Amino acid sequence: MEGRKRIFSGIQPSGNITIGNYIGALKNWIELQDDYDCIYCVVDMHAITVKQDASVLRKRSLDALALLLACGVEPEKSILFIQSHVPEHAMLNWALCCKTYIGELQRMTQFKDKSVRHADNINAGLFTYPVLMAADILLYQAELVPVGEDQKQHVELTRDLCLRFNKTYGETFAMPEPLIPKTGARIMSLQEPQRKMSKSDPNPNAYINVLDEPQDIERKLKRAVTDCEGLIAYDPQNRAGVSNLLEIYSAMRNIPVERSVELFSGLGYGELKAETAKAVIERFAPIRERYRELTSDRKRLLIIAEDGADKAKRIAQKTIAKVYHKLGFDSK
Ligand code: AQP
Repeated sequence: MEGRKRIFSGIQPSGNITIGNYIGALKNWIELQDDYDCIYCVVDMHAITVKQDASVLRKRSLDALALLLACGVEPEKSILFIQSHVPEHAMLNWALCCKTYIGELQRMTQFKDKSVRHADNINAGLFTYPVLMAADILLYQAELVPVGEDQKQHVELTRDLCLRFNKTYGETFAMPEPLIPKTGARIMSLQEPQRKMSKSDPNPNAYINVLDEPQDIERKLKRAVTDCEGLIAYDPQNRAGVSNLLEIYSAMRNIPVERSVELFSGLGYGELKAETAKAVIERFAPIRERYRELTSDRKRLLIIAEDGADKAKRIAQKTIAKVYHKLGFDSK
């Protein structure tokens, strides 16, 4: 719609979606749909920075699309598509790679973390991942990028590239800004609350998946690491485990963390864990149900993906035409 700000965000189809992805990003994606022009993407091209099996990735990409729909992304309101279906992402990626300094990429903390986790496969794609992410955002002239705290550094690099390109070639891209939620911007591991919750954690007790069965959600929260103080307080630095549970509870109930602290004042960790489990189960049960329905009709999912890619291409092609002209790639 005319005059509305444009939003872009993406999620990797790397297996399941955790409660961290849900609270840090997805929940906001859904809430923003009425007030912004939203473009949401399953970023399968980012996924191949780590080893993938083609048939598994193909299935996971469509499953991720179904999960986004089940969470509440509405294709009538927002553009929803799979990244590799729009080749313009790769086209802009290359142009931006040639404008990015090696030193800038060497500073990216996600690259450093992932290089440790995937030491046998430190490929160039893992290193240039943030440039592809910048291309994803700038391609659509997005002004806002709803992400978790861990992606802030990548959006900052996108802003630097946007400024650099616009300065050299004249106004080409809209300047994007990260949109980071007040509560749950960094959901922590349930087992090591000093570390970010991550869907590729080898210990499945460290994370909750949106599609987990209620008894698994209950069990994982019951086992969540807290501390021996026995007092419910919000202090992420010194009381990471309890603070994490309070953030999860608050996000699930849509209330500020301070309100949750009041609600649990005088109660024990057992009550906090049980109530958090109840809130998470209530929130995810209908999503699981819708997901099952949606994945039973893969033809329909493919039509939604194709339709989304067509809409995305219309915007992306305009940006690429502009960029290619400025770079001297056209003959006009
Ligand atoms: N723990 C988290 N808390 C809040 N937000 C988070 N996000 C990720 N983890 C948390 C946000 O989720 C969105 C999608 O993330 P992604 O799938 O593109 O990749 P990621 O950030 O690499 O997520 P993971 O779970 O950590 O995946 P793996 O284990 O594969 O590396 C992003 O907006 C992100 O900020």
